[in-house]
Amino acid sequence: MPSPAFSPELRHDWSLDEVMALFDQPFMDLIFRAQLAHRVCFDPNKVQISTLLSIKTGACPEDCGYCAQSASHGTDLEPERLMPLAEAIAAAAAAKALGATRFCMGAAWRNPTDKNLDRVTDMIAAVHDLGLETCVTLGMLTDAQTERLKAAGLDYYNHNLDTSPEFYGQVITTRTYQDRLDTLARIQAAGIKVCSGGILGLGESRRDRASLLRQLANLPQHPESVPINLLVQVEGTPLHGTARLDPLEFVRTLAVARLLMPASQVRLSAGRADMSDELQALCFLAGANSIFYGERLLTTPNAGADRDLDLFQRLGLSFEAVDAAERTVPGPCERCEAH
Ligand code: SAM
Ligand code: DTB
Ligand code: SF4
Repeated sequence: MPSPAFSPELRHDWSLDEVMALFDQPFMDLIFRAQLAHRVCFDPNKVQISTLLSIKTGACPEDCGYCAQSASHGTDLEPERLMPLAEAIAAAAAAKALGATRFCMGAAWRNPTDKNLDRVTDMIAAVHDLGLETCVTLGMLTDAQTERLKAAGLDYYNHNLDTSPEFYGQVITTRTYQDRLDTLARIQAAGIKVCSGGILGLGESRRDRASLLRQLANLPQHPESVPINLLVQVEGTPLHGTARLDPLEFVRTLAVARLLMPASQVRLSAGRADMSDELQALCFLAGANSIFYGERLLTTPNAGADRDLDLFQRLGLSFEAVDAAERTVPGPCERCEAH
């Protein structure tokens, strides 16, 4: 049990030096502190399960240097049009049957058109009716589009800051950091829960990782969900061949995310397929309490469901079930009074 005197802070005024000081602690001290924070806000033996579906694949006009779906890169991905509603519903029902509690639909757009949104709002309503939490990631939005998503019953919108403002220009040139912050502000203002995080292993420095987490923690509200992706290297993308990040540095980053945003779900996201069971266990110990579950992410393989079930059983972890009645409550942590 945590020390009764330990109470994690929900601050929004972190300096970069303060965040760097968290990173620079001895590994054991950092993980211990992250566990304490985790246990104040969450049951440490439960993990939230989301399943991803790419509803519109490839031919994206953005040039994100890590992404298989950008039209700017020479990847051999076959582009696909927006998926029919029935296909999305079937995938969501299958995810639910496997135990997922949230279904996240991703589209490779710079931004959706209003016509695109007619189809996506139908998908959101249908997935909601299956009793799953809904999440979409569609790129930038207008105010009116954000309102339409809210009205369709959308629970979460995923839009990542990806990296630090300082390193960002080396990864993406077609969308500014400020564009991303503006989109997040729109989503928060509409009362949709925010899923926002980043991607590590792009060749960024520890200071960049600290700066990314500082940006997320200093938002007016902490994102309810914080996905931390490890680069899945895709042949043909500019970042293919980047030096691999030290796995312990990945774990450190999760632990600092847990300390800065103690009441948020921190998702161990892309990259699990290439991680050992022991590394994933360390990630959960550092405070990760959410994963993408299922055979595929968007366009790349995920750690399979069988492997996950075996790992969860060995670690005594169970899936976090979300009561449908709680779905519209905007993100307060039940165990700590803050947030
Ligand atoms: N197109 C939408 C957008 O970027 O706003 C949403 C989909 S995009 C694929 C969502 C996130 O997935 C990215 O922001 C990035 O953090 C992550 N991602 C994409 N490709 C990845 C890769 N190869 N490895 C790890 N994470 C990746
Ligand atoms: C997020 O942060 N990671 C997910 C989800 N949000 C949309 C996407 C991971 C994509 C990994 C590479 C791929 O499968 O294309
Ligand atoms: Fe397009 Fe999203 Fe990939 Fe960037 S990350 S290229 S916006 S699909």
